[in-house]
Amino acid sequence: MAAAIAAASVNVGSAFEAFTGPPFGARRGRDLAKQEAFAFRRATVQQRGNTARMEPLVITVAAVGAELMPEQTPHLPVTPAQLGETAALCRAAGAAMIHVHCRSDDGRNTSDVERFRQAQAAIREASDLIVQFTTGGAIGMTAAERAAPLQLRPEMATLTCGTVNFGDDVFENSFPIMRGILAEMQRFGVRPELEIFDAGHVSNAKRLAAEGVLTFPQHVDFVLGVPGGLDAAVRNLVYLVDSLPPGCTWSVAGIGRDQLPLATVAAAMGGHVRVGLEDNIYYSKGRLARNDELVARVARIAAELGRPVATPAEARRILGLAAPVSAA
Ligand code: KMH
Ligand code: ZN
Repeated sequence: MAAAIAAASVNVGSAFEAFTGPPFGARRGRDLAKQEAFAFRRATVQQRGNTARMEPLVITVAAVGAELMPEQTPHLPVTPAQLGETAALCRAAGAAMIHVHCRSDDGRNTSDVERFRQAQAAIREASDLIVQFTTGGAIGMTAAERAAPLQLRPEMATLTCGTVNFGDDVFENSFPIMRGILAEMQRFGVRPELEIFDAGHVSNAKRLAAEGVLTFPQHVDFVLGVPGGLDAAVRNLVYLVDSLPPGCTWSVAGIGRDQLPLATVAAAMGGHVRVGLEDNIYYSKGRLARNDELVARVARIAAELGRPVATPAEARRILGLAAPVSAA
């Protein structure tokens, strides 16, 4: 039952199912029936959006990305030192996790393992944030290039759960690519965050679980509003949350101007939030944002909703992560 209550607290979609299983029968003890009733009321409260009873909000900052170029904003962290500075500022603003892509000094995307090693070291030196590497990389990279930084054993890494149009390009994530990246994650003990750009991606993740190469529950990030992916509509988010296996935690990353409204909705629903320049470079119309400003704004909104932000240690508990392992 404790597990079921925990599941209900993080997955509003499955909470109702979790507490409408076996009927309250005569054979069941009165105490057990009382516990069930309490748990049912608690789950119902979660679905009503009682933020005071939700877990603290885990804010991930996607600070870099692969597509954004330094010409577009002066706030893009390019060097490992700049990533360290960003990590410290975002931690102070309320972030618990940083999603990492790396750049060469000229600003171009790179999968160079040494660069990732330096970035991870700089972030760890400057903060206690959960370090989450990309395995999506950039359009056109091979799966081997995308997976190479996993050898550094970050605490987490993304796994995009299917192919999706990406503007005029195609972000390829065939089943062989997904299986290959998952195998590397298992080899190096890295926890996946399942990236869902489209509704079918949840089905794909379930198929990987049916094959036995992935287990549930997992932490899931819905990336909504990519041109070519699922629209950043609240009804789509609710549908996706309802589609998750029980016990999953989830966050949402709205693209562009959809970042703020979806973050606000997720905070009220009991989910978690990803913000940052990878997904949105503006604070408001025409005004470029810094990563830490985007984090701070969500933290303020959550506070107004009565939901505190998670420290990295709290986030590790919520996501079921062990303490970080030293870099290889
Ligand atoms: N740059 C995108 C093509 C991830 O980090 O896992 C893919 C991406 C996803 O950013
Ligand atoms: Zn990314």
